[in-house]
Amino acid sequence: MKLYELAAADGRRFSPYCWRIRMALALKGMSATPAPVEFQQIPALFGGTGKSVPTLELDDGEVIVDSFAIALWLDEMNPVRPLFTSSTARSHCRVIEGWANTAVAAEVRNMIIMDIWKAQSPENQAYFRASREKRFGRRLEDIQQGREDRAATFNTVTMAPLAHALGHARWLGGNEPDYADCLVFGSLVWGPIISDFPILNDGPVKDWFARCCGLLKDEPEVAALRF
Ligand SMILES: N[C@@H](CCC(=O)N[C@@H](CS)C(=O)NCC(=O)O)C(=O)O
Repeated sequence: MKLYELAAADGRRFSPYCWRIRMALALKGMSATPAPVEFQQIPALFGGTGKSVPTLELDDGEVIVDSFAIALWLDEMNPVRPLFTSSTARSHCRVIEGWANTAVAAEVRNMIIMDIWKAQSPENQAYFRASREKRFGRRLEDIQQGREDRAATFNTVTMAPLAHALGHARWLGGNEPDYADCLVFGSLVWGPIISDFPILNDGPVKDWFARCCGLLKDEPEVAALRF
């Protein structure tokens, strides 16, 4: 099977949603051939029906769009080392997904949005700027401005629920990592992959982040991280 992942001009894969699935595959001991695509290649995928990445293309041609749907499918087709140990875990992961999308990934994005733009090819820079400035109603420069102050609040406020959970267990999944860890890790890791701006302070959250990176040490973007 093939995993379509968002890539920058130099090939670095940087999408938070795609890293959730790379980590999920690593937890399950599964692999998928990387199919890196840049922003403007996405709509042309699958005969012009491409919507978003990650998209998983199975060997029989079936296509699964959306990271959570892919995670559910991985467990369904291969129940070994489950990403969701129960239906309760599945429901709770939807809460964590909501928090990871609207707080973690969104705040990281606002701290690195110019670095994301800089990493794209000229055509993709134009697309990224136009689409994001329309979506957020502000210039990219204005979105990123003031990130030093926001990074401090990010560590003390946004990361507080994660720090709280890590005070009780080594992983969000408890003794072992599960899809909850993938959700939050993906939402953080795109920062240091695409930007030199330091986000995480030293402490239990960064230690957990380093443990997650250890699970993905065969992925060049993660192996290259220095923190
Ligand atoms: N809910 C989706 C969100 C996926 C998503 O938004 N992916 C972005 C890349 S990070 C995308 O494909 N964007 C296309 C674009 O902006 O043109 C998921 O979890 O997979």
